[in-house]
Order: sequence, then C-alpha cells, then structure tokens
Amino acid sequence: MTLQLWTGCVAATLNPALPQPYGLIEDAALVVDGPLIGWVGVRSELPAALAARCGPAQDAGGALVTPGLIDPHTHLVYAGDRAREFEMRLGGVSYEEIARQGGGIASTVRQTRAASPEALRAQSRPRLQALCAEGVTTVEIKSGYGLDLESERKMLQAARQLGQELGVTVRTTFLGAHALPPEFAGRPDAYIDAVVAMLPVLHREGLVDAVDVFCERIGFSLDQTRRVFEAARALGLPVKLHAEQLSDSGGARLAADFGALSCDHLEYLSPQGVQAMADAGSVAVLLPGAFYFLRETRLPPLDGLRQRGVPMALATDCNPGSSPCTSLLLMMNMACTLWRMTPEEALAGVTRHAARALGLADRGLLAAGMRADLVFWQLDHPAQLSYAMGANPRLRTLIEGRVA
Ligand code: DI6
Ligand code: FE
Repeated sequence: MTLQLWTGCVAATLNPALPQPYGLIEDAALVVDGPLIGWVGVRSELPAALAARCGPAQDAGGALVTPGLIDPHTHLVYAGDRAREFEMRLGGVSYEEIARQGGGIASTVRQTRAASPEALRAQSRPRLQALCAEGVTTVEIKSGYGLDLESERKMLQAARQLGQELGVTVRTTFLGAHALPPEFAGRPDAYIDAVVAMLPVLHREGLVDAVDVFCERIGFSLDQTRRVFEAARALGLPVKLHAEQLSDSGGARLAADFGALSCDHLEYLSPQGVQAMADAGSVAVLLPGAFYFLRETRLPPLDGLRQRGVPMALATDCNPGSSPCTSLLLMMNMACTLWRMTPEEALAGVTRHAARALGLADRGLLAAGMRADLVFWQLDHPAQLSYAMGANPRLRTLIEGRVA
C-alpha cells in the first residue's frame, strides 16, 4: 500500500520530546501509513527510502497541522434546554438555589427521560457536529440525565450511535451519580445502591468506558462517591470525578486513592488536593465555559498545578445548565483570557493532556506510531488557535488517515 505524504505545512506536534514550544516543526513533512502516522519531521530530513514508498506529495499550502482535538468532558446528550433558568440566574437566583428548587439537572432529567431515542439523538447530533466542525476527533460523553437504568442506557447508546454516525471516537462515561432523581428524594444512599446495581449491567452491554460522580454539596458525598468508585474498581473500570467545583469537598484526594484518570472543574482544589493528584498522576480537566457561564470568580489553582506538574486539560463541559457550549476553540481562548493559561498550555490541554484524561495513549500528539487523527488549519502559528474568538479556521480533518 502506498503511503500519503503531506508537505508544505507547519506541524504543531505537541511532542514533548521536541525542544521547540508546541513541538513546532516549520517546513514539515508528514507521512500517513494507513490509520497511523508513519513519520513526521523536517521535510529535508525525510528518509529517501520512506519517500520512495509514498504517493505524490500533497501540498498543504502552508497550513498549520495539529493533532485532532479532544474534548475530554461533555454532557452533550440531553433533551431540551434551560434558557428560562438562564433568565432566572440573570435575575439574581443562583445555580445552587435553582437546583434546590427542583430545577437544574432535575429539569433536564425530566425532558431526557421523556425523549424517544430518535429525538434524543436528533437534539444531540448538532452539538457533536459543531464540535467536529472545529476539528474535534475524540469526544467524551457522559450519561447522568437519565438516572434510571433504562434512561441511562438510552443516553449511552445515543452517544455511541452518534459517534459511529459521525465517524469520531466517542468515549462514554457512566455518571449515574449526577443528581438525586425525584423518586429517591431524601434517600440518597438508596439511590447509590441503585447506581451500583446499574453499573455492571451497562458495563456488560459494552456501554461504559469510565465512571464519574458529581461530588458536591448539591451532588453526592465523599462516602457515596467512594461506594460508586468501589463498584467501578470491581469491574476494572477507570474513574473520573466532578470535584471541588463549588466547594472543597476533598473529592480530588479520594479520587487519587482510586488512581483517577482525571478530576474535573477544581476551582476550590486545595494544595493537598493538588499534591494528591500529582502523586496519582491524575489529569486536571479545567472547564472555563462553566466558570464563565456561572460567573464564578474563584480560579482553579493553576500555579499549584503547574508547580506539581499536574497535566492540565481543557473541555467544553457541554451541558444545558452550566456550559451550553459547543466550541472547544472558544474554551482555549477563555482559558487564556480568564485564567492566563498560555496558548501552548491551551493547545496541549485539548490534545496531549486531553488524551491522557481519557486514558488514550494512541493519540494527542503527532509522532510516528500515533493515530493519524490530524487537523489542517488556515493558520501559520498555533497561538492563533487560542487568540481568535468565534473563528473557525479549520481546512480539513483526517481521522485514521482518511478525510473526515
Ligand atoms: N457539573 C456541571 O458543570 C454539570 N454537571 C455537573 O456535575 C452541570 C449539569 C447541569 O447543570 O445540567
Ligand atoms: Fe460536567
């Protein structure tokens, strides 16, 4: 089989083995060998023997090439919206208050339970399409608006089916412990029993790649979180956690005990929590859309995370209540403008570190042997990806070497 050869491009490889910022290679050549990257480097250094196996060089016209973008935290499968609650919040009612009044997540649960599988897919599809249109090739999608076996299954199946339809990788996370459904009002421990019973069933059906819990004053306690994590561990499933978004509950330290892939949100993460994440090798998935939309003022402890070497990923958190957002590029801009992350950190956050937050070792950087998930952009420097607001400079996406 002949290999594809791309030239005339600037490659932001994100490969930490290269000394330049962004692992940048000017005047790069890139060889695609079936579904994988065969070679990437300075064009003049392309080995002649390899060049001989390639088809005619395809000129990228000076485009920037990056790894396919990865959104490692979304709740994009849901029905309805919460625009009326948005109006209430602007009138001064808080997100937590709305949740306590039976709105919030519970209102999306009502609408998601009522939707047919087709309607749920139809409403969710444009959100996944919007992400893909901006160069996203791998997306994590959580359940958590069903809160009973049948409705959680419906959500996870919708997520899987949409991924197949659009030809992108979808990783599904079971978030049964997202909120207390009305039929369990006042009985959170009984609901955790139900979650622990749902998990093996959904896992057996091949619908679960990881397990998450909303550990928060308005979510579940540390003890309840631990019970769900123990059930995950018994099945060999990795865990993630919504932790320290609205308060410091110590969730990150608990998650670290379970070797969590990631802890997400983290505005109220303590120094002990940072240390625990560093020791466990967990990724910090930061969600600037939720910070912005809820008008939070407390920043995640970026300096602490940097000092301890905790990898920082970025995600949309696409959901109807706290981040109705389908632009990962906008998240990069917000992380830079609101939090002073660097554009290089932002790009690593939606590629290399995002891959790690999902436990995927085969993508997130451009190097021989990695998946050939690539995006070509009409840009000449990777900082431009974080700089513009609302632009979409994507030219072309390859997924496993094929034009998407
Ligand atoms: N944290 C979030 O930001 C979302 N879920 C969660 O646990 C919000 C979900 C929603 O409000 O619908
Ligand atoms: Fe979330």
